[in-house]
Amino acid sequence: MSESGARPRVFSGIQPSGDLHLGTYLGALRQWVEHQHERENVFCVVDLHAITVPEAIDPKGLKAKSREVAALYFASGIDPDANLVFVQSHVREHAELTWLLNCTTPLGWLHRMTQFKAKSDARESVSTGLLDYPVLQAADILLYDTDLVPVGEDQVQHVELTRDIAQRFNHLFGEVFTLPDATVPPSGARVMGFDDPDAKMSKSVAQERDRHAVNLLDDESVIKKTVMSAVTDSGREFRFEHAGAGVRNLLGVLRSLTGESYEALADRYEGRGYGDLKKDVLEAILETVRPIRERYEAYAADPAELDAILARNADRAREHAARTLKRAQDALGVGA
Ligand code: AQP
Repeated sequence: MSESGARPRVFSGIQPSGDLHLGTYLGALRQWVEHQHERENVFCVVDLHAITVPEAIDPKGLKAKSREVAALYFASGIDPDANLVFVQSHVREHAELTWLLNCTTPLGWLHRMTQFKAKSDARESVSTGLLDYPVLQAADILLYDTDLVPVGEDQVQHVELTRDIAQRFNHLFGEVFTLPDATVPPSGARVMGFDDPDAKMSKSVAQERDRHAVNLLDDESVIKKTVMSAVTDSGREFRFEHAGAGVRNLLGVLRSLTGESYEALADRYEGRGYGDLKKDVLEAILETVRPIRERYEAYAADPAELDAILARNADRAREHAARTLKRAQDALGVGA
């Protein structure tokens, strides 16, 4: 439990590796907002994770993208005074603890990570940072004495590794770290690509394919094109019983946005053309993203204020992070 003992401390992060989309909103941001007062939250923009693939680094754009992601946290409803919201690289303890953990983590543990295998198989050469990605993630989590880490299925292995890293360190050098648990949202929380409903909607794919994702800051005309061209089934009419992945994805999005049950939606659209379903999905999406975009524009119009909020939050984060780092340094016999 967090130091106050009452509320669990939760660490969450999003990489500024592209435009935030409807999947990021429904799978992460909206849930963060819903639970923000029940927990002690650390909401980080994990830019050091976004540079583990050197080909994808955009030196001119990355700082701006990190600020955009932070502004979208606030525009989605995250309260900057009730939570810790900051950019990872602004708190250097993240990188420093990573080094200490690197020195106590067996290399074989990292080679076993399925996400590393998947990402490295597709590339001719990979950075050391890509292999080390889960150790940086462990440092993020452990610095704040985190109790819970909400993640998708694909990240559970990394949280388990974080526990192993912490346990090994505690065993070898004394009790320094709190052991975190992963929490996985229900499977319905996953939004699939509108152009390819068998794969999850993703920032990096959206950079390559126009009709893949609805980005939170897309123009309404672009959102319309993406939703109205979404993949459905080959027949002309909606048949719930035979609904394929594309139709199920549209229903899942509508259900998430309106709170209606699958049964109610199935009854409404049975026997109707897919165009009717798409129009309603479009309307629900626009109603959701409009106020987010308006609030985002207010932050974007005052970059000095946004920077001040982030600097204040980074100072607060650093206080906690520095205490944990000191414990780890003392345990190892390094540091002043
Ligand atoms: N399609 C999705 N459906 C539901 N939840 C999603 N999340 C991402 N995509 C979906 C959730 O949003 C957070 C973002 O985490 P991340 O930035 O570390 O990246 P990710 O999961 O790897 O997201 P992308 O969009 O696929 O990014 P790239 O292409 O850069 O790897 C997480 O909580 C995630 O579950």
